Amino acid sequence: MSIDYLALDEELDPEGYLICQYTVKSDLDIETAGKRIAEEESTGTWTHPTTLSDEIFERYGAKVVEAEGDRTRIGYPVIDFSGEIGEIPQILSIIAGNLFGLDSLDGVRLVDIELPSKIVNKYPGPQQGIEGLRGILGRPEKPLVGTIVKPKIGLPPEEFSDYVYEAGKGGLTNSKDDETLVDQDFCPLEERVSYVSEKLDLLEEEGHKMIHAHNISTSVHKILEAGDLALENGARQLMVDVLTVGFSGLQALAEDPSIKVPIHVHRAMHGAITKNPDHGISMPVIAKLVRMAGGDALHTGTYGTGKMHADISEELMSKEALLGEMHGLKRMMPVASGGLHPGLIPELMENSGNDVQIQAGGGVSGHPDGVRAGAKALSQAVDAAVKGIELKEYAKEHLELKKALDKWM
Ligand code: RUB
Repeated sequence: MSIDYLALDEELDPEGYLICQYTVKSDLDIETAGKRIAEEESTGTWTHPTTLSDEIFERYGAKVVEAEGDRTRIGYPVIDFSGEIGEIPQILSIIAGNLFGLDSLDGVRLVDIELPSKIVNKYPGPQQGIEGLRGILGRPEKPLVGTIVKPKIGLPPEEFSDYVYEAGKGGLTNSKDDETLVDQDFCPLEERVSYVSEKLDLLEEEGHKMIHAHNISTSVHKILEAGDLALENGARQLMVDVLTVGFSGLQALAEDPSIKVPIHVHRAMHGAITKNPDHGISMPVIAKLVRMAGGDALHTGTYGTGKMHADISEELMSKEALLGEMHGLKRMMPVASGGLHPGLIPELMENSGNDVQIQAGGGVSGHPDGVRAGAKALSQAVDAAVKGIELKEYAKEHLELKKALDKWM
């Protein structure tokens, strides 16, 4: 057999390979570009190593199974990912490693991955998932509706918890720390969790169930300790900035038996990786890895509404990555966040459906009558969309919504 990474006529057994789809921008033809990626990331290098035998190539070499237009699909043999230790860091070092720096390729984007059960089944995945979250909140069908405490940083713990209480009184099911708040001197984690937990208890006594995600993003060697600290003080949900912490931090938490609360996953920094259409890694790929690593809810975008860049087709793929079948892993909750306000909800929900956690920070705290009214207005907008009633019509009977629409539409 001769060493040629091109295997266009070969049918790959989907259980024997991790198959990646890349788009490539290069002066090279797409077949050659695909071969460069396959050899760099499996058994080759820039020249033919005299140590590479036909046998090694046959067992461990990646195969280019499609190359057309600007797209190529490459299958990496499952054995390349074997062993107990490598896990997600090793998967990424192979399928998303050196290839991004190859000089012969002006741009490469990893747009999708198909993971075989042999790899996925090594991971327990989400412990709660969407059903777990819905169960905790007693909200089986409607979207979850939440807020991010604003300003992003600066509120001391007690005022912070007042915000959460007001949001709960306005009907929200969820609230969370912002991605930039962890344990700063002006709002230490321990005190913040303790105050917020008291307010959540009070809300529950008053008949309203709500959870708050506490951001414990830190170095991997401290994350379990931070999680324990939050739980000891009554945390109902934890939050991790998965890309700044790393997938390993999320996995360490999700797989620790003492962590029994859901984990909210923020994707801060993803724009550096996902935004360039010619280069980087798509959000759906990140979503699949987060699901394997054990996140329960993940930010996946607001479908063209709001303040953050969006590619709707990728956002729909991310939604599918969280909600579709994945070798038996629990389904995750997609989170829509970023520049949302009540006026955007119908457009958002046309794409998201009901399986979504909708969150607004400014779109709640910026309401002319404050947080409680802002929370009511957001809840009313979601109720209107669920019932299929036009916002303006619904606002005739719902003053908070009317004021929000007057301000933002
Ligand atoms: C939302 C906010 C979120 C990001 C996340 O605040 O700051 O952290 O928008 O974006 P606001 P994404 O509601 O005031 O805009 O989910 O796209 O990663």
